Amino acid sequence: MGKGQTLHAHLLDASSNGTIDDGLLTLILDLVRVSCTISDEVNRAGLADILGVTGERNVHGEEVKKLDMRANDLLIDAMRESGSVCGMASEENEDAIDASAKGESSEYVLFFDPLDGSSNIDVNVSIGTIFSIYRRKSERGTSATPEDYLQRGTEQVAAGYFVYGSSTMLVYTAGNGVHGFTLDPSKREYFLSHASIRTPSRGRVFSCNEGNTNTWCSGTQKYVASLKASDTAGKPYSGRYVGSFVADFHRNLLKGGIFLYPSQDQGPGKPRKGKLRLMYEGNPMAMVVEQAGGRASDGARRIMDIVPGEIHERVALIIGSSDDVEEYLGFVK
Ligand code: AHM
Ligand code: MG
Repeated sequence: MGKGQTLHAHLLDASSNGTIDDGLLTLILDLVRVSCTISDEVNRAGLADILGVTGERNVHGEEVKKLDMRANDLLIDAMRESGSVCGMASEENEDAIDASAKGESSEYVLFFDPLDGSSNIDVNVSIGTIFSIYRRKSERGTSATPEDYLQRGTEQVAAGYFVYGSSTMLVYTAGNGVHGFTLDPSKREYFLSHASIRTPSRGRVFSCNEGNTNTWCSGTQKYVASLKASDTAGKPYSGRYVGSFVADFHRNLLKGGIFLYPSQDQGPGKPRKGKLRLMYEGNPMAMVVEQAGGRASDGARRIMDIVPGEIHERVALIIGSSDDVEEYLGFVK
């Protein structure tokens, strides 16, 4: 697998050596096609009259930008048309989304965050599309059932993300390492640019919203304070946080580091809560980071071991270089 290989050639190799089957190949190619359109539209967002706020709120009560909805529609329509999934769930839709009749014979269930980091759309900061793919548990021939959706992250057959940054990239894993491809927009073709990505076992960067410090547990507060102390070798760490999970994660994956969105105090008598979503953000990035040699935890559990109770479940997420995550866990034990 050499640098410069096209994504198509890479996927055909993966299909002929049995890493991915035909159904998964078709599904990944569908995602790739949609990503080219989303990438075009993201790049034209400042020009086209598709930028701005619709005024609607998504199921999490957040403001929905037009481009998120556009990306969401593009993904849903493409999957329904190709029939490559038997069901899907989007961060933007309250309920799981039925596939077309054509998709009922598919083995795959797809989760996606159509445009992660949407608060950054209108300020020209990198955003991305995250996806996670499971094999159905139910018999083929019907739409996906709840047991098909509520699987642990360890059951993912593939996961990854597209990041719309200075270049558009796809980073994915099908359990065979992590591979990064960069889009040549003039050819609408991705080329292998980052073969078999391994994340450094320790970084020198931490990424979190420090505005939330007072809502964190004391272990997390002490951990982040320790990263800033200059009395230990290798410290202080640099803080890097743009508020697009895909972008913060991608930088740390390549350079090493730790991303934290810890659980937050919700007020007296209320359980602490994370912000990010297990199925759309936690699990797919946990699969990618583990395949690259890193680690992902909610502070107590391996992210991919969590049994989901519902498709929009939120989770605390500590993810990145393995030694850094290990050190964090020592503070919150
Ligand atoms: P979203 O844009 O899909 O809703 O994702 C949530 C975003 C993540 O990309 C990012 O890591 C986080 O929310 C930033 O949150 P905050 O602004 O609270 O720091
Ligand atoms: Mg998101």
